Amino acid sequence: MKLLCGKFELDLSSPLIMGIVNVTPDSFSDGGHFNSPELAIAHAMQLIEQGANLLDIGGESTRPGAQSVGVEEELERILPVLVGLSHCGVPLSVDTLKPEVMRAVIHAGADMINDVNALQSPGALQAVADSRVAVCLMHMQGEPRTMQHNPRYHAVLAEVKTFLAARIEASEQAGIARERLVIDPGFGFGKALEHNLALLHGLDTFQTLGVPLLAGLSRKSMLGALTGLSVTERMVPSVAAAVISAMKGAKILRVHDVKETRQALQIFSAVEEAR
Ligand code: 9MG
Repeated sequence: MKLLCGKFELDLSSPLIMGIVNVTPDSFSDGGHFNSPELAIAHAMQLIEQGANLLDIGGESTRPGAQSVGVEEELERILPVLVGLSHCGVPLSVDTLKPEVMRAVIHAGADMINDVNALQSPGALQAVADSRVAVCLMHMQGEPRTMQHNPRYHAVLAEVKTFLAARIEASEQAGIARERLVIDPGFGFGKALEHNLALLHGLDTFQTLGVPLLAGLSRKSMLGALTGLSVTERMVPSVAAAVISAMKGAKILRVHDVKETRQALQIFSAVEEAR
């Protein structure tokens, strides 16, 4: 399986690691340590050295309860980092749901748009259609500010799958080739623990949609709920969740702990090759 990703064509025959570069003052799990372009760029380069195959740069927090920021502010955070990393050698994804930000970062050289709103904002499909960027279509129930207030599903797996199938269809209708698409069930985005566990258990069923699967469980609250560990202590459960995702067919793993995930995937790949 291949993914067309801006200037790159990614081979997804074994899972790739997407390193997280948050450039937000209230960053979800990083405590905002990379809240200046220089620190974010240095952190990103370290993630590449540790084995990140691509990077995801975010200028607006999507953690539960987060307030949205304006276009200007989001771009002020992202653009210096994106430009500073333009020769880093790996594809650069930008995590945004705003069409204006999408257009600006594509112009500045982004290779992928990671949209937690699955291109549903007015103008989002058009913002990416006429470009070469890859797009991650993620499922979210509600919006970050309120999404964890009593999320409800009749059958979470079926509902998320139906939603993602519809977003693939809408993207193709808008002229975005299937080879540019990635899907993501959106762990923790409007989901209670039982929903997240059902999605992880059934993750392999998303493979039938015929589009590569991205999984993001790194340091998320479901891992805290299961282990009692605080956000900064969740490296081991995060690596475990990444390996489970890979075993269920995820092709891109969005993680904070690149070095440890890389080590775990070496074991995964060796076992896969022994088939
Ligand atoms: C931005 N962001 C935070 N968590 C995420 C996840 O699980 N998937 C994707 N695609 N983006 C995420």
